[in-house]
Amino acid sequence: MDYYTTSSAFLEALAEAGVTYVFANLGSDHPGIIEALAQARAAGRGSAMPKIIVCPHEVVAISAAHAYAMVTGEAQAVLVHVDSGTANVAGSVGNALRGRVPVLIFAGSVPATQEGELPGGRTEFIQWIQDVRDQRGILRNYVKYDQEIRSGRNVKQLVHRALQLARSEPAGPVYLTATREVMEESLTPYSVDAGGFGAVAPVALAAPVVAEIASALAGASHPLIVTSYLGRDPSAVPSLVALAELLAIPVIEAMAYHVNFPFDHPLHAGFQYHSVGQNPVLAQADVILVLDSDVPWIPAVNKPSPDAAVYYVDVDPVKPAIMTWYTPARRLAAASTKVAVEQITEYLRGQALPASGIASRFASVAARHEAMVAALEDAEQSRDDVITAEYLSACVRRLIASEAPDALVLTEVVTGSKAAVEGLRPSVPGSVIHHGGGYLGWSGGAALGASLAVGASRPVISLVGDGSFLFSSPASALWAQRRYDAPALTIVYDNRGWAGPKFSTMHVHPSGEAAASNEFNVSLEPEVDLPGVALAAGAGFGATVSVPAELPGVLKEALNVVRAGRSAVVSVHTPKAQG
Ligand SMILES: Cc1ncc(C[n+]2csc(CCOP(=O)(O)OP(=O)(O)O)c2C)c(N)n1
Ligand SMILES: [Mg+2]
Repeated sequence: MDYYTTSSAFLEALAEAGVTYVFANLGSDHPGIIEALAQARAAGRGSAMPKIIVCPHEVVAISAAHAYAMVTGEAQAVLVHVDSGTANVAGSVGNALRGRVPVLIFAGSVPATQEGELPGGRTEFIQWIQDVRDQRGILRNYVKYDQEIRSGRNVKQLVHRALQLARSEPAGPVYLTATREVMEESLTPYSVDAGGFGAVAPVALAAPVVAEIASALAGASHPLIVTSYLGRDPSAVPSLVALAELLAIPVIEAMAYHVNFPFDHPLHAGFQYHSVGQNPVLAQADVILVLDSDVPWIPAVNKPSPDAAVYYVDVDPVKPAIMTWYTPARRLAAASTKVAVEQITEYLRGQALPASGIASRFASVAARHEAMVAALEDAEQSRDDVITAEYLSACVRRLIASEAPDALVLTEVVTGSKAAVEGLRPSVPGSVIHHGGGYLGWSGGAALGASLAVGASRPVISLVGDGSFLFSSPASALWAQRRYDAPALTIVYDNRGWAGPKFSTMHVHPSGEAAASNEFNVSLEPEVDLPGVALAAGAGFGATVSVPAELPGVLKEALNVVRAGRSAVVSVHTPKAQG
């Protein structure tokens, strides 16, 4: 084997670590990688390399890797250009951190030499312009680990260590950089056993903590479970169902970004988002078990009774990466929640439980669930020829039920989040995902990554706000979906503006001048022809719908286009944000 450089070893290590795709936005820092891939292909070793997916904007690349990892559990790689690409990717890396999603980001740094001393030294003016004080600092708020590869001799070990950190709980993004000279360094091929770099094994609760939590739940009159991301591991959902059923414990999903508990289960006690008032279920609880949640409630508007005993079991219970965070609790414990839930259930199965009290609690929780479903059904009726977020979400649910029961749904609907998830009423673990972060623009790249992950057999449906659609660099995303045969149906909750900042203003200044004059500066009118943007970039179908009765037919038509291999974008006019 003649040609073998740090870049060759870097790519080999990614493939050996199970990385299928490198979502890439290239630049002057990547000649080593580009050449190593071409050399490998010429030598007949191309299939041993990860596949490059060209993404014309970095937000697409990182969001694709994010969604791919959410669906498959497998970390992927993102290749970006020095400080510039790093800056473009930063907010979305923050989504991966909050979403606990493993991903490896690599950017070159500018060459270190300028007089021809080493292969890869500076040859372009931009290499002075892009030489910044602290390139890794750009991402340091958002990654678990950042490091510079300083030699090709151990680049494989560094890649495996970075991925080990990315995959170990709480999982998250990691960042590597290297100068061009290092990426050009000639090496003797070598191998490292990736099997020695596995993620840290799942952690269990200590036995006394199991007994403490289980006894508190068993002794409660109104026990409650609150969770946000337990369903990251879909196999944890049946474990939670078993625990909830054992004691008839209602389950609230708070700011959920996974399916944590089947909505159709009578113990589902509803979703909690930007609460506008006190949740009576939360107020009534005397023992609360929080499982995997960053924001189980918003104390200024919605909190437990001061007498409630809170127990907090989380893969990351004290959240060192969230600066102002505290939730007073009798016990905080770090554990894999699936393991912890099964331990608590197991303990309770060995105890004498008050069967009649549990049965009567089940009946009252189930009655409340039924009333909740009836209220949702009423809210989703179309009235006055207006498409509400509730009606739209119900149409999506019916589309899925009749045409695509195995659909994978991505959500980035912002103020419509609660309506979307209440309309979908998801009951299949893993069937609905959200990025978990605060940086809008995930949807387009995420649809690409999710579609690559599930393949042609399973349609991807992406629900997104119009503002978020525009954040996602839609032309880049739609182009990449077409180029890589990774279609998706995107449905835009198009209120022609940003309802989010308006609602935020209403929280703080409910009777202020902005409210009185309806002057929020959140209108995106004259409206962008969003399906037109999509069609121009590679979608096979685009339509705007304003009439409720037309919506089901258009959604079905669009889904058929996706099934035939092309992306579709349907913009649905909901009441205006600045209305
Ligand atoms: C990258 C980024 N920029 C700005 C914001 C602030 N922000 C929060 S909600 C929102 C509006 C989103 O609009 P849209 O997707 O249409 O949803 P809507 O608010 O209308 O429900 C904005 C701009 C953000 N979260 N992320
Ligand atoms: Mg909007």
